Amino acid sequence: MTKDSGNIRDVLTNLYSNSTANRYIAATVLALVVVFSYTGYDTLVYRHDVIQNFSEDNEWLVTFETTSDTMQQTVVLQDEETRDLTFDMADFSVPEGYRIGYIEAQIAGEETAGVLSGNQCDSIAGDIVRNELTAQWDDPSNNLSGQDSSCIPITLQLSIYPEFDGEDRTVSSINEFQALMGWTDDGWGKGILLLTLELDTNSNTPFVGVDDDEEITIDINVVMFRASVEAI
Ligand SMILES: [Ca+2]
Ligand SMILES: [Ca+2]
Repeated sequence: MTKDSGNIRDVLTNLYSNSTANRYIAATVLALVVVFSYTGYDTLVYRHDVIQNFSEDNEWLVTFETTSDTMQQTVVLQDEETRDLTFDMADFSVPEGYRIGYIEAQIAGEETAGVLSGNQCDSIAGDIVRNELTAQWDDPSNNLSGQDSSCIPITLQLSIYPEFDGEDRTVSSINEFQALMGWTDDGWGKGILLLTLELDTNSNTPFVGVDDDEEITIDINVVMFRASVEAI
């Protein structure tokens, strides 16, 4: 006999007396228990180490192995001539796993200073010209412009990789991968390095003839690095 008094206890009794509903409820409860206990176990036990790693930053020492590739070009400029020189960065060989850190350029005239020669050093100016080359154009360590009139080579420098100076450094990071991540970007140092030279010859003695040109040698040195990390 089915009771139908509206009493909550009776309603439950009616519900549970239906064997199909009973089986359905039992299966649902069992499934929920399995799901919750697995999730709980997984979170508390399996993922404990992972959660621990994510919640605590570790200290890492980042060190750099460096290598370099050079290219040389010699040009003869006439008095008061200005000339643009270009170097395609794709022509420098970058070993597997390395990135370009910075570029050095040395500009040297052929003349040497000397009282005996009676010569006067020519004035040479050299600039690395800002263009689309992917570099740290506003880095304070850059030296993009140089001038000399005492037969001393001019040295220019352009920083390519953000914050690279070759020095070891300590970083806080959740894991090794994250610690290395700042040093594996392949986008830097792409494009054309543009150099402008300007010559103003000087000759102060009538005995050695008029100096109206200068042979200038340009050495481009591309410094590359490969970073590695170790836990401290
Ligand atoms: Ca001269
Ligand atoms: Ca000269």
